[in-house]
Amino acid sequence: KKVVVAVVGATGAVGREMLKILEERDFPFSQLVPLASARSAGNSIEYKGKKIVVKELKEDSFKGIDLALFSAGGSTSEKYAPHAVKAGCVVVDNSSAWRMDKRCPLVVPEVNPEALKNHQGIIANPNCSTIQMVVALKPLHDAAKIKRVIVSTYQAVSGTGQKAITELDTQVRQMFNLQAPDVKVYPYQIAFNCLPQIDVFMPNDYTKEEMKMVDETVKIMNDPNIKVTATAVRVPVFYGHSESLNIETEKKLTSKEARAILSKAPGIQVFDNPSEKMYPMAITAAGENEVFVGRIREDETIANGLNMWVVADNIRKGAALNAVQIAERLLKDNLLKVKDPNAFM
Ligand code: A2P
Ligand code: 11C
Repeated sequence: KKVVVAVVGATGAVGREMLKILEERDFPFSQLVPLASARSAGNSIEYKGKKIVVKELKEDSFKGIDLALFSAGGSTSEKYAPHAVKAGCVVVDNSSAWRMDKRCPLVVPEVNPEALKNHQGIIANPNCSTIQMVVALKPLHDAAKIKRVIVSTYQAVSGTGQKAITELDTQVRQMFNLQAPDVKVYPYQIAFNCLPQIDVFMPNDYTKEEMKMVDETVKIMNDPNIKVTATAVRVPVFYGHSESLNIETEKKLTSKEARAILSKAPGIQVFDNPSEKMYPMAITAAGENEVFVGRIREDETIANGLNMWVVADNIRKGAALNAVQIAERLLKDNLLKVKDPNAFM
């Protein structure tokens, strides 16, 4: 059966990529409804060369819609996703609003597709830096049981949205013209700088982004024994998050074994040959679907430890692609239905 699909936040950085990915994968819908705020209602987006007019998101926007991909920020999801479910529409939500809600599965199809079975209408798409990390961790966890992960991230500005892409671009131009950079989106200049703050600070002095990586990993991997500690850093890169992972496992894995395991794992491309200076970079991953892994080596300071470098396109696998893959899986497993329309009201 062909379904009616809405994209909420269709004019944003992730929403536009969702449309592109639906097109690339020829997602089987009978109608596509782009929704955004009143600011862009009446503008149009393009799908397979045809223009489709963007409508304003309202509580009653979801009548007759089977599936909605949301990427319009947490408060929009919090407010409107329950109305979508009420109208019988299944929501795949890219915001952080529903991720830790016990009623909502938090899904990366390569890692925990089984969690979709019991959904109640809202499925959460994890944070971009978590997604690429768990895709790389899962096969190693299955082989050797991960005890602890120390992760440091190098995150692109596109994670913040269109306004931050514009801010980096503008600041670079300003500085080349010997002007002072306009600082609006981030607390400090991002051009030619690294900011060890992503999102707000929490009472424990970690940032919210860092705690998302901790909490979401445990939920997705469904293992409270995996300890994660994170430092999240914004870098002046447009597309592609990079991560340095230090992993401690229960069972010993040599770097050769880890390379072999990761080479066979779904959604991963191993890019690792030091003698050829081969390793993944943000520019390797930008525009691609896979999670790239390189610099795989044993941590010589502990008995069972590995270091590796993990890169993915944060807008694609980190957001839009993962959401579309969840939607594909819902269709394939015949799970595109709402059991209780009032589940979130
Ligand atoms: P709009 O373009 O009308 O502002 P980004 O992450 O790139 O900043 O994009 C955010 C997306 O979420 C945009 O499509 C934006 O629409 C949409 N959006 C933001 N706030 C709302 C809202 N209150 N209602 C509907 N859509 C919203
Ligand atoms: C960033 N990870 O790179 C963030 C963006 O929880 O979905 C995504 C925030 C989220 O800024």
